[in-house]
Amino acid sequence: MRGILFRYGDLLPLTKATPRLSLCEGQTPLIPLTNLGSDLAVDLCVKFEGANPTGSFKDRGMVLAVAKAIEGGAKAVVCASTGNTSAAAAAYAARANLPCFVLLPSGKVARGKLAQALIYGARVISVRGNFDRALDLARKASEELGLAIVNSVNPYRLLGQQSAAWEICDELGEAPDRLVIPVGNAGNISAYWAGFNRYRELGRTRDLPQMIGVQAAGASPLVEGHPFDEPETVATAIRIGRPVNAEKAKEAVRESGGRFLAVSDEEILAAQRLLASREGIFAEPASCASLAGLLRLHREEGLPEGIRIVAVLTGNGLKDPDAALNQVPEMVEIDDRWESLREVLAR
Ligand code: AN7
Repeated sequence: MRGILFRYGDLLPLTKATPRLSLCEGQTPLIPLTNLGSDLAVDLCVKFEGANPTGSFKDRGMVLAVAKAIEGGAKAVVCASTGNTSAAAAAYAARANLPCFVLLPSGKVARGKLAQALIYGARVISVRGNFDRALDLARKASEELGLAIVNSVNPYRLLGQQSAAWEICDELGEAPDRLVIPVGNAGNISAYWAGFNRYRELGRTRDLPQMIGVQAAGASPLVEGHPFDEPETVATAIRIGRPVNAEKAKEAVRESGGRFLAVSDEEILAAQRLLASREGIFAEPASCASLAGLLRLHREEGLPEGIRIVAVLTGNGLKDPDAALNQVPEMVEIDDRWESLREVLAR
């Protein structure tokens, strides 16, 4: 069987009683950006997490969180989500035959993610409030009703997510010079940093990367240094004003000599178009914050020639078809005659 609990079981806190849950998550492609890399004169790859079974990196941590919930005797799981966590929770709960409750900020979840939570059979509750408020409610439900919370306040989530850093090192033979990653609730950047450090302790990488965390300007508490009460961005996945894992993320950036930066919605969408049109890779807007951040660094400060950079593309572009369709030209429609087609092709 493939999957995180099988491939990296020796590095995870599994016991005999932990069910070996799997949707064959992980082992996602590390794709060289041959065109953009040569433009920037760096050795650039993307970790394409959209290839996971529910289309985002969340599967890596969710498989362990749900397995541990079952081991602990949980009767149901609950989470708040900007969309991807709920898709992953719903899928693994379905697989494990557990009821799943998800709290979503009303009107702010991309359609693909909503469709996923519903078709996997979760009870979906739309909250008139932002993600941060929905998370407060999910925590309350967990405390009051004993539901297992599978947001990244659950330590198993971040443990499972370390596997992405391990895969990168396994494939490259060492850690990259820089890791560029979108930041919302700040769990993933913390998990990568822990993962690289774990691998160094095990002697599986000599060096550690500089960690570059990229936020959307309208939801950039880690850049501005204060919470955002009304976060807003086209990258709805990272529309988060009070990141739960802020302290760990700051530590990762400080210890690695990296930094946080913010990019505008325009930069995010431009990076999404560039990635699709020049490399044939379709990632959701939040994911493209990483590339947008890298382009900003290149423009403003320059990047040392030839360094090895991995940018994390956290979620699949198909998750959010509206974000893509809103920024591309209308298609051409013709009647069904050859003459009509010939005329269009000649333009
Ligand atoms: C595509 O699904 O928080 O900094 O509820 O879906 O670890 O939060 C999603 C986050 C980046 C940010 N890219 O990761 C949720 C949720 C995508 C995401 C992030 C998310 P964290």
